[in-house]
Amino acid sequence: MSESRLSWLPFLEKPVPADLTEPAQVAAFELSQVPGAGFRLAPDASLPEEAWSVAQGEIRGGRTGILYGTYACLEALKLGRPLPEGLQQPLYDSRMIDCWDNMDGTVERGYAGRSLWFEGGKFSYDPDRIRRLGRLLASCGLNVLCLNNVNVHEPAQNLIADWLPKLAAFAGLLRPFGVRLMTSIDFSQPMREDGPTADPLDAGVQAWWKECADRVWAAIPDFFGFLVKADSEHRPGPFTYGRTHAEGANMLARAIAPHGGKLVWRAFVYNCMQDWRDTHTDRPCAAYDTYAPLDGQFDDNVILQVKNGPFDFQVREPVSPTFYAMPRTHLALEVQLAQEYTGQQIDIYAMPPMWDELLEDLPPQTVSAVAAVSNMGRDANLCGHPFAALNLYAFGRYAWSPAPRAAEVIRDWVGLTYPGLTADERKTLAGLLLDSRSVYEKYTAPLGLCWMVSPNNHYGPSPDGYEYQAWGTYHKANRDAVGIDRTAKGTGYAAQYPPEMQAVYEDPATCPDELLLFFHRLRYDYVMRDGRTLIQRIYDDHFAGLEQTQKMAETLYALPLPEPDRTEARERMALQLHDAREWCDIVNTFFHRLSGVPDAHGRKIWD
Ligand code: GCV
Repeated sequence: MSESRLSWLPFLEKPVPADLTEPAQVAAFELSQVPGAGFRLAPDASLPEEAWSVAQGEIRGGRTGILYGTYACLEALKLGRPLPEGLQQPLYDSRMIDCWDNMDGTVERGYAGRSLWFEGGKFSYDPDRIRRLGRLLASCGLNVLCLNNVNVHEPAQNLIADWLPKLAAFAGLLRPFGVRLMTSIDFSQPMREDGPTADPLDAGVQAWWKECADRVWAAIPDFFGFLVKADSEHRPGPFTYGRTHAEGANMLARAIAPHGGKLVWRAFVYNCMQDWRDTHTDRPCAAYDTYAPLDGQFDDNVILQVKNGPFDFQVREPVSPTFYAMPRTHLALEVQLAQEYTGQQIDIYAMPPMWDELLEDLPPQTVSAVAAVSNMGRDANLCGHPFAALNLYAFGRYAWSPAPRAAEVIRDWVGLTYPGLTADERKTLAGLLLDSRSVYEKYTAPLGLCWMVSPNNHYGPSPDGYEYQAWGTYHKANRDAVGIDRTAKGTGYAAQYPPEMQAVYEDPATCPDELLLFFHRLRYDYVMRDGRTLIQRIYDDHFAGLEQTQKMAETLYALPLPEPDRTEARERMALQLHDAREWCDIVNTFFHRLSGVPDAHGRKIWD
């Protein structure tokens, strides 16, 4: 992460002095960097900690609010906009970034280099770099950072034991920016330390966690809490002892409650050892089946973190039905900035259009917190692809104030990041980014058809790669038809939605085209709303996705981006073009071989 490339805000590129101890000082420091900004900070104890307002050159606010107000003013100045009016307050108290960093320095599903803070089994970082990271997160309103992988690998379970002093020092670097630390913990930790059991109803286990929590909060009084992946993909959990996930989560929640800690419990639980011959188990049903019956049983300091969508961060999934089923539980929406299934920071994939669609289905008040799997790493540009930082910035904007406004957020990021481009060039780049998700979807997985990616690394096409595996991820294409019937006649998944949504999804005639094969098994000669057959639509979308990628490449190559972004973006575009062709040819050939149906337009499909 070179200094000049840390951030979308040039104000943030300068090193941060080590002696800043609280947000008002940080804010004063930032404003002093701006010639003629003329602001006065007015701490206002009557406002919540993170709220702020600005009038007549005065930024009034709570402790962290002053900092947020400062960044908002800097942003407005930079974009030549009027300053925001009225009281500004985030909708969600917890706006979390989950980093899947391992202590050996690797990052699970990381596409931006190695960990920013771990290497060789220990902490290893430049403190100024971490301070600048804190500044970056604060500049887009994020306030919680989980620093280790939810799959807790040795020696990360010791972060809350032997490593506590180091953890405390790390927390101290982020504190002035209003960013609080969280760690992922291993549910079986008492056993790792020679205890006989990790049963949540065992008094010894409860005492063990209480003592652990006392130690952690004594070292870091503003520690945010623990994040837990339990009974998921071979991680230990309460199921081992015949206990529910409410019993498991509450036991931990009670240990940390006296310190004001939050227990973030992931709802990513499914059978990852499924027999592909088993037609009754349907993976997207799993989170709802496990958690909906537990609604109302979780303690108040538990946040149940639900992945969107019900499978696993595919290019297109319906909103997770669990969000509608648990009104008496604090739910967090989990999205993934790391582009595991969406191009791995090689392909351009701007997420705001996806979040706009999500917000159409999911009113923001349905959830009480948000979390994103980080896309950051040690690469000089922080996020691997120069444009991938957009997703981090945009997540912060949506987390602060969730409303559909993809075009505006993308335009702002482009304006802040590439002020040297002309207005027309910025418009061109913003348009390219705005379309990028739809283009990627077309050449990879149109019509809601998931899981045609290469197994394990999840990049590139492999139509049958997951078909006979244990992960519950099937499309069941044969010579006549493709897709899974998830209606009442099939797996019954659609019935997990409120009735009005279920009615739309149940019928292929009303189901949105982009989710058709998620909900239905259809013959290739099924005639779609636009009059095309299903097979023709599959061919057409893949060809269109490839053509649009070619156009995108031409547009990108013509943009005078500053170096090194220009070179990096071009290099990655060449890979994206190659991969878009692979996707188009391989998937079309796959369906052509199965169905024997020729393309109506006689385009080349390989035999
Ligand atoms: C951290 C998917 C990913 C795993 C990830 C898991 C999760 O299965 O492929 O790498 O593990 O999701 O979200 O826990």
